[in-house]
Amino acid sequence: MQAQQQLVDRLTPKIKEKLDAVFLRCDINGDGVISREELLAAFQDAAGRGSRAVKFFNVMDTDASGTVTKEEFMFFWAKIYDNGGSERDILSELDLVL
Ligand SMILES: [Ca+2]
Repeated sequence: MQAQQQLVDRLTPKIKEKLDAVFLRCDINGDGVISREELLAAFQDAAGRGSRAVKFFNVMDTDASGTVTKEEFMFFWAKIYDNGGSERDILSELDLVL
């Protein structure tokens, strides 16, 4: 868990800010977690990319609880960033949802 937080802490302020906004946007019913349906709705509204959303969801939901917490959500993107994803690419990916 601590390693997970350290990875999230490495995200740039710009990415963190965008992630906060995207999480709020996806959490349609405001219960603090993102369900599969909410993620699908957010992505489909954005660009008709439902299959990609399902793939994202399954990877993000690390404990397979059927919902994505803020921690899981941040960690997902932190791993992409850590694996060499550029700030620009991540921001433009997130812009598709917003
Ligand atoms: Ca929700």
